Amino acid sequence: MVRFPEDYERIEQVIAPDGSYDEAAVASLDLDDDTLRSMYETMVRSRAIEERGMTLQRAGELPIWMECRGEEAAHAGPAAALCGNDWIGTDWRQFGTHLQRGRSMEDIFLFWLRGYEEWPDREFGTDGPPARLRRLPHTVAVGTTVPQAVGHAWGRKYQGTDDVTLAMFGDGAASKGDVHEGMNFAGVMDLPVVFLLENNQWAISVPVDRQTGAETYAARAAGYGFGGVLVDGNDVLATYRATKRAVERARAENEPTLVEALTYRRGAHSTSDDPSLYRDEAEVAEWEKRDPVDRYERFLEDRGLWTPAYAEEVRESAEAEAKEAADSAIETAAEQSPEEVFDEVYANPPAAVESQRRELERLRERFGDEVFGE
Ligand SMILES: Cc1ncc(C[n+]2csc(CCOP(=O)(O)OP(=O)(O)O)c2C)c(N)n1
Ligand SMILES: [Mg+2]
Repeated sequence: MVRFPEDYERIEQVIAPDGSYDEAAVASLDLDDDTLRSMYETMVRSRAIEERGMTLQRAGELPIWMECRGEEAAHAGPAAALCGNDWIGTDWRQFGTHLQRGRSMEDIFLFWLRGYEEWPDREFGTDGPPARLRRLPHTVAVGTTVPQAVGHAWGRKYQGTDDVTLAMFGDGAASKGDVHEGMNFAGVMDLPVVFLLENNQWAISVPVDRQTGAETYAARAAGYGFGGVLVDGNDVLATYRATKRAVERARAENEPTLVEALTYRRGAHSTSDDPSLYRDEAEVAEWEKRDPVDRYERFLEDRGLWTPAYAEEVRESAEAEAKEAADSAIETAAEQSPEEVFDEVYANPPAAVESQRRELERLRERFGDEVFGE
């Protein structure tokens, strides 16, 4: 397996770990100051929503919560590389991808509180839904983002649109048959899809060298007939650049790309996990030194786009936003009725679902609302 830091020269970077960079490489990205700053703000907001979610879970409000500390650059960069009419399919970890696309923190909390999803209701006219709604349903079934995104991209190609679908998934997911089938299909059918494999080196307690005997995941792309690239997943401009190139290729030539973003899951898998049982804390400490936010701050500061006062302002505003979003989501969730779980699933519900709905009504009649924890 390719490893940090020994193999740095085999991993695409724009900003080196010490914050230094090649001026020509940055100039070629043609990014304005607002976009450069927006990726920073997304990373800080992502950290704020993560922290607020941890607090809520510990307080018993959320059943489960995910950590994404250290992986923010692998989330924000790819999202910034998309156009407003492109689509994303994510799993459970990519808060920054959603935030960069304009999804609100409240909407993210509502999903984790009640499985709530804000859906386009076809009122958007010919332009279709805005970027924040151009996403496939949240999925927690490992690896399913790939076949879903591939099917979606196939459908969009068939409809004659020019939008691209980005599928995000992990190193663990990459061991699933669905991921292989999806990527193979995309290569055969020439589909406008980009595969963003977030290699955070762990799938709960399984380390990446128990998932693959290959040196990189990116190399797999050759077997599907398209390109693969390995980038530093802690460098937001590297994840941006690789995704941008892949998106352009997908749009212009219907050619998929596999982008492997090499990063590290510094926190636990979720609030149900205790990583001290299976890994060495020294490894985590090493990765703290490669923090993606710190690195990007050094870069922005060098370009006159960052000061400690600006950082403080962004952090305070992100924390206030996360708190407000959490309070509001909890209030909205409390107003939702358990029956809603049956809504908007089937146009014509099958008998088994109808019988479950009746069972819920009977329980309510017998025990009252208290049984639902209200
Ligand atoms: C089909 C399926 N099997 C098992 C699980 C339990 N599970 C949830 S996340 C996960 C590991 C996923 O690892 P990876 O793809 O590397 O993503 P990461 O969590 O590291 O971001 C597992 C096994 C699941 N959700 N779905
Ligand atoms: Mg993983």
